[in-house]
Amino acid sequence: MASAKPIEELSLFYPMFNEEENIEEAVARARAVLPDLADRYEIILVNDGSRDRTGELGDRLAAQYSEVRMVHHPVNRGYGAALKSGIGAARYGWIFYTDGDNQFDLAEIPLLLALRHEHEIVTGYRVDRSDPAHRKLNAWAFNFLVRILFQVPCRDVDCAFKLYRADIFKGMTLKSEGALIDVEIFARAKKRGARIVEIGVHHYPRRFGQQTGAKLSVILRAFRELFRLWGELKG
Ligand SMILES: Nc1nc2c(ncn2[C@@H]2O[C@H](COP(=O)(O)OP(=O)(O)O)[C@@H](O)[C@H]2O)c(=O)[nH]1
Ligand SMILES: [Mg+2]
Repeated sequence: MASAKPIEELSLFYPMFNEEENIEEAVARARAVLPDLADRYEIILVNDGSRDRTGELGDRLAAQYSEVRMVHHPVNRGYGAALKSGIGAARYGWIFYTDGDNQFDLAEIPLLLALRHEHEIVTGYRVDRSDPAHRKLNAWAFNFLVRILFQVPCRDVDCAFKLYRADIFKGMTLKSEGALIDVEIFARAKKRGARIVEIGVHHYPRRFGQQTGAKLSVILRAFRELFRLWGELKG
């Protein structure tokens, strides 16, 4: 008999850097929604060399719940490295990830699942992004540049609410260790013919912990990685 759940199997992962105040809530939210969404699921926590208690709390959650798995980077490597570790650790045919700071609503995952039959990548865009105006403007310009350089459909490529068909990553070498990773995945997948669709999702303020996504060092690294990727993929 066909399953009544939206999807048979789903790997969910969270990249986490210094998220000791968010990790327990993040796991609780995933454990609350996944049983209704998938027959088989796993929750992977990627601790990217956190200097707080993220790793320790994650190990405890993994010991407590069999569906929770922990991946540790001994030292902080960056957002892209954390995404690559999450993708590499995922065991199921579809992979969903969101940030470990609880700025999204996992109840919106079914919006993505509904579009997966015709698309290999289903990506959220933030309908009302909880960030300062200058960041929204920078993001608008950045997405414009990415659309021109790589011909990918994206108005919010860095929106951390995405669903991937796992086999798009087979034989794909991802080089970005920093924040460019989302662009790199889109660009490489598009080149291989993957279909990408965007859907609006909600975004909420960060309640605990530090935001690091707007740091100058993070942005400069993303631009270095952007031009390297463009040099490789153009033509
Ligand atoms: N792996 C990794 N994750 C990071 C790093 N910095 C932030 N994160 C994670 O990336 C996500 C987004 O970070 P955040 O600072 O909230 O960026 P923003 O939402 O773009 O403002 C969160 O889940 C963080 O835990 C980092 O250096 N490495
Ligand atoms: Mg955030």
